[in-house]
Amino acid sequence: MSGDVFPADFVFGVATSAYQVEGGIENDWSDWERSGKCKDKAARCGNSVEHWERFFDDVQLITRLGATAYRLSIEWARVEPKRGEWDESAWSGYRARLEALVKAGITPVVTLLHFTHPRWFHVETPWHEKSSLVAWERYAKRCAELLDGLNVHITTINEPNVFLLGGYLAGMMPPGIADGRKAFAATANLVRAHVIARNAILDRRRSTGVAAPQIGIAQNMLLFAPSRRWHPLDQALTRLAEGNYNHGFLEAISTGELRLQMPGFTAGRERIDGAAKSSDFTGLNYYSRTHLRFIAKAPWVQFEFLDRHARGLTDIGWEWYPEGFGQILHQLKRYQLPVWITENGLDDRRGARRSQYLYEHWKELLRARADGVDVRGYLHWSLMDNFEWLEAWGPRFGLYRVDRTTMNREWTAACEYFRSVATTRRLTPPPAAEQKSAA
Ligand code: IFM
Repeated sequence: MSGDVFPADFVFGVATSAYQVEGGIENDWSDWERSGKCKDKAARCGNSVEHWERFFDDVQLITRLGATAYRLSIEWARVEPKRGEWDESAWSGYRARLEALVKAGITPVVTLLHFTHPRWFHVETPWHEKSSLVAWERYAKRCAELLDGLNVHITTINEPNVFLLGGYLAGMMPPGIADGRKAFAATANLVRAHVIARNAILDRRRSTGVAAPQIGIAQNMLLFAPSRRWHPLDQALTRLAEGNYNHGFLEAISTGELRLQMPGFTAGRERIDGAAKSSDFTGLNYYSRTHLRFIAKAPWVQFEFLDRHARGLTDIGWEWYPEGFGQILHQLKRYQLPVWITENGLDDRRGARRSQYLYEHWKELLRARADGVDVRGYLHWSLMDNFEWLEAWGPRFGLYRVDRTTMNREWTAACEYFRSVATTRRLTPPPAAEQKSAA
């Protein structure tokens, strides 16, 4: 196979998460926004981009791209707004949506937990306590039933490392905790939660006699580098970040042992029953490289997005660094599992650079495949513009541009480019016209 061709069985798809697109959800994040915690204190996700209402029309957005997989998440707060009380119409709403995807020839890649929780969760059964697992198991079993008979893939948990860093160490996202001991306990319980969800799905499939889906997590990974190449403490931080942030959780669900060594933050070592070899694939969310600098006061580390190659930072301020994508893909060889790109994308507010971003990242992907990394699919973040957490409505990660006044989904040059590569399977550079027209 020549170096610029994707094989026929390579899957092109797109991704979103429930809270970021559906609209009308009340959960821990909507409370977080109301307490003025986003950059823009007045920002609200609110009706978002009305994907819940418009879902059946939005399916056509996916097919029009030539995509055959769609990563979406179940919003726990929608199906269990009060502890122990299911909203049956929400469950059947999700079932209808999943069936519509399958009918349209799109494989759902279903995430069970993408950052958000029902309002009661952190108050009554937080992740650092065992009771979280009781609540989670009930939910996971219902999710397993929801998927009965459907051909899907599963990512149990989205970016556990981002949730733990933001929610349990830095206090920047719900539940707003900054406590190393609780952070370790919560991480161990999230590993257990992955195992519980996997077992719930496999048990259900066994009892209904339907083939098991592929199950993994979606892990955020950054390429880390020392800010000062010569500085031993910057180098040490880089090794710690790689080992803990990038690989801590992945190692736990591969070897069965969770080991975190983050001096000044959290540390611990624990064997977790059932966690060894508990994934069928490694899901990678890759966006950028970050440089680490030791600073002489808490929190001791500074994250820096540097424009080392004068390519221009992305609009959200991250380094444009496709080479890091290739390097991380090579790191994943150690897990000896197929790899899915569960997210990769760009905040591109003028719509000027997304096709070029795709081209350069796909080039790295094909190169890694040629070097023996078993990448099976690519799910672009995102299908359409959506609510970007603390950054709220500033960033635009969508292939489709959404006008939030009319809710119109606009086909862009990047949609055209995505479609041409996904349907021809041949990677050619995007037309130069895109850059000019957006200038
Ligand atoms: O929008 C997020 C997504 O929810 C998780 N991964 C990173 C994306 C861009 O920041």
